[in-house]
Amino acid sequence: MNNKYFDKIPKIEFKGAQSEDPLSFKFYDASKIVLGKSMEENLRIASCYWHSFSWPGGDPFGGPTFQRPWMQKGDAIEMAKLKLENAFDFFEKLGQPYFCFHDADIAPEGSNFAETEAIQKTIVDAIQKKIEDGNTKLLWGTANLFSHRRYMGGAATNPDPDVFKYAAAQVKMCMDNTKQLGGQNYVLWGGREGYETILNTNMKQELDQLGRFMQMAVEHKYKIGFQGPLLIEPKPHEPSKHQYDFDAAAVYAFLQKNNLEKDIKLNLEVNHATLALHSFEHEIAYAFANNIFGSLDINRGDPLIGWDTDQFPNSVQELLMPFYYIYKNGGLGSGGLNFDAKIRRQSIDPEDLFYAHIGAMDICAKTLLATEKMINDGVYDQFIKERYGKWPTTDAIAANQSLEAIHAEVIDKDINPQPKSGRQEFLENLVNRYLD
Ligand code: XLS
Ligand code: NI
Ligand code: NI
Repeated sequence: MNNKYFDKIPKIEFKGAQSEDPLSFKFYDASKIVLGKSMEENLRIASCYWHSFSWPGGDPFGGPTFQRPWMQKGDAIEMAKLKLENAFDFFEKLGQPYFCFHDADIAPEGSNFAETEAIQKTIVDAIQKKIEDGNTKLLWGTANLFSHRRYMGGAATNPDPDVFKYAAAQVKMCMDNTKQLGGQNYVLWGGREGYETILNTNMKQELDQLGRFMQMAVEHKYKIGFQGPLLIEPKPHEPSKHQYDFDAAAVYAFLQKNNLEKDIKLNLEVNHATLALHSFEHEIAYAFANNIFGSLDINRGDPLIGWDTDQFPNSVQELLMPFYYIYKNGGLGSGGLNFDAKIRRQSIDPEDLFYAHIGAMDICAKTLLATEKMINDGVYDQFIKERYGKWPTTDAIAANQSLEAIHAEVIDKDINPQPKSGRQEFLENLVNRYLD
């Protein structure tokens, strides 16, 4: 087996919309200026290590379908190094500005925590060298607190304090490593922070544990001087039946209760929003409205399948409103667009991973161009401005008296509101303008 898995793939170049070369970008032109910044700076695209390099193509009915050089039998640390070589070769060929990883994606566990940490250190040092020598940076790091059986009953919310401690040690290690690698954010996804049955669950106890855990993560961030925000990634269920970080609103309530809303923002994911029966733009608009927007995991679900299928995005129409909210509000900041997405298990060739990323980057680029038009036209902004135009400033609302006073005013002035059209269809028709 050739250890250079992507050997035959050339460097991917921008060749324009007419290009028939499937290994070229049609719309993603990294240096093109859109909304005052280069496409690359606007989109801040990241590959994810777990789906693209660690997941072997299994599903609940069948084993691995991918046969990649680093998935062969052999010394696990050597295989981790081989995976790293290939991953960075992939990033380089794709011109990928960022990547994201969990500790468990990059290296195997040792026989105890100290040994695991030493193995992580070896690989993290190797990643650091790759980052210094290349063009791909770390968007965020995270700890896998859900795969190992020790976490089957939760990590921070586990009934066993030793599991809580193990998870805390793991997060400390991962935050330190993320800082070492210049990571721009640190993510916490609570896959097992929830429960399967309330019959065995003390919810108050679990929520208190989770609150304390997150406070310690924030304390550690300040202790080590980590610059980026900490992000919680909401998801309603899967793997747990009920997850405490159900959606943006549930996480916001949790953050406020634990005085964390200044320090922890959100990493929102398309397929998680839809599993919570929200549109993605709803979650994004909610985050901006409450000043907790952090970053995005950009993927898509399948409307006919009820689980997190984590597919690569392929529709401008689906991304247009989400992008509109983001760029209207100043863009991604230190966040980015992480492709938390995997190719299907029949896509077994090296090219398949490139096709998936190229297509998705083109879709993001195309959506960004459409968003620019939509923002510059300003039709929606204008409509909303007029729709709410009768409201005085918020100060005036606050100064504006009591129920009793308003009651008197309604009678005095004979206030009798007349309904006005919300113009939904008119506004929906306008979207077409931006889709070519
Ligand atoms: C799973 C989550 C996971 C997080 C990182 O559904 O999306 O991949 O992004 O732990
Ligand atoms: Ni995710
Ligand atoms: Ni997901």
